[in-house]
Amino acid sequence: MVTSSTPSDRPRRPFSGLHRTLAAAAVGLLGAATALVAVTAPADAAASTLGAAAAQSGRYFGTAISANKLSDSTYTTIANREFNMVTAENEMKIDATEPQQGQFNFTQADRVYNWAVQNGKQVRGHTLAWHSQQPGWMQSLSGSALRQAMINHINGVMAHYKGKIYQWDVVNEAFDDGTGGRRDSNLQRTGNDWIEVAFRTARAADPAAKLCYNDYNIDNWTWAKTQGVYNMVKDFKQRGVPIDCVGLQGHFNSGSAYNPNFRTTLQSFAALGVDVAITELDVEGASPTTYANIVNDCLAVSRCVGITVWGVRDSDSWRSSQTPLLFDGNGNKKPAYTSVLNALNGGTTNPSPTPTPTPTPTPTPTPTPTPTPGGGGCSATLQTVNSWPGGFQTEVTVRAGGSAVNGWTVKWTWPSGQSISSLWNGTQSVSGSSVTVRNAPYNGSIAAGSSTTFGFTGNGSAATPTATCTSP
Ligand code: 9MR
Repeated sequence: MVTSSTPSDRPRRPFSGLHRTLAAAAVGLLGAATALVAVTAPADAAASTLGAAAAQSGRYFGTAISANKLSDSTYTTIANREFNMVTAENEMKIDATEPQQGQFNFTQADRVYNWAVQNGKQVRGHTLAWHSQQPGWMQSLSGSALRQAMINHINGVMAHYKGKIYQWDVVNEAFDDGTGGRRDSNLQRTGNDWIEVAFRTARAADPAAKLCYNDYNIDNWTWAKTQGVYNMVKDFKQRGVPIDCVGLQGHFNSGSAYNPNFRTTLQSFAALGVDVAITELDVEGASPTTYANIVNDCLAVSRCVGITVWGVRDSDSWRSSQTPLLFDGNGNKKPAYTSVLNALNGGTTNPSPTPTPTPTPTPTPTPTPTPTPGGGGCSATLQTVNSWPGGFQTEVTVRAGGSAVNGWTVKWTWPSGQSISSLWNGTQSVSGSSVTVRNAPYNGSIAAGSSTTFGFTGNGSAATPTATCTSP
């Protein structure tokens, strides 16, 4: 994994342990033959907890935490010792955080959040827009009122945790199990664009958080649902909808069994340019072999940033009768625990010795592409997609004319003192009321007649001045 990566294609890791640094240095400076020795040398002793073992490769190992179990010392002792990422099992959901419309309550969510950070852990946020666990008031909304309520909810919750959450599950479980199309729900009936509106709203609300789409039964690459989500993420990346990660819940059981093509699924999503994470792992019966396979699948994919199991002990599981977790009801380590720890420590990642390594070639710097003349020019249109007292959100569509565009510059002048607070999918420069936005490194090329978008949140009253677009 290390030898095949250049620094620029590695995702930001929440945990970059000493082991990883040493391993990378060993491979980079001395060659992989030395690294093989280092793996078995006493100096690189195996880590003794899941979190520490995962951190050796820059990954995390997390668990779901319930606020009402934080007074159980067996529970907190295990959770604190073994895990370095926390997801609130229910406390950050819509019904918990906005029980009455417009009245946010973070009491339980903050109990989980505070326990996590006070014990040195990071937090995944779960979840902002979902058909399930909606409070009664939201269940009875529809149309534009529901769309606006969703936006307000995302803004309200993300503002409370601004800058504090590693990844947010922005949208949860929006696809249909059978057809691979969208699941019918009150949110879906507000219009097919509800998911991208949720992501754009989330990006503006907390630009520091990684934004994930999270779902179950998207583990098996051959399933229609997996393909449906894959196609949505591909489309989002192509159109510049801000998405950073896909959460694969990983609830494996007899009806949704682990399949070795899981690794293909992780690799395929990652190849779209998103991180992947296993977000709610449990395995009916807790087969040690299946658990090890899953861990090894994640370790094999550079952009698989970490694994979260959905609970600490079997007795904490939403499916406790399936005994699917790593600790039994008494808090004892199960065989699956040892198997996961060994896999994280490298025990089964690479069972046969690697043949004589070839030296890592010095990467050739990629030259900055010289823009080719566009010819047909481009146009840009501002559209207000959301507004509130004192602020607004705008989407700008940049369209190529009769010829392809390679690099674009959009300019406009604010009519009455507006300003940009946060902009995505472009780079801005501002001079007084004049705004200039140039393409981001990844969205400068637009095929003839096609378009891309960038967006921003603004201060002041919503305005849609006429914009000019030029291409070099
Ligand atoms: O584990 C959660 C359980 O305590 C709740 O009763 C249930 C209610 O919907 O949600 C469970 O967590 C779910 C998660 O939020 C989304 N993916 C499926 C999980 C298991 O149902």
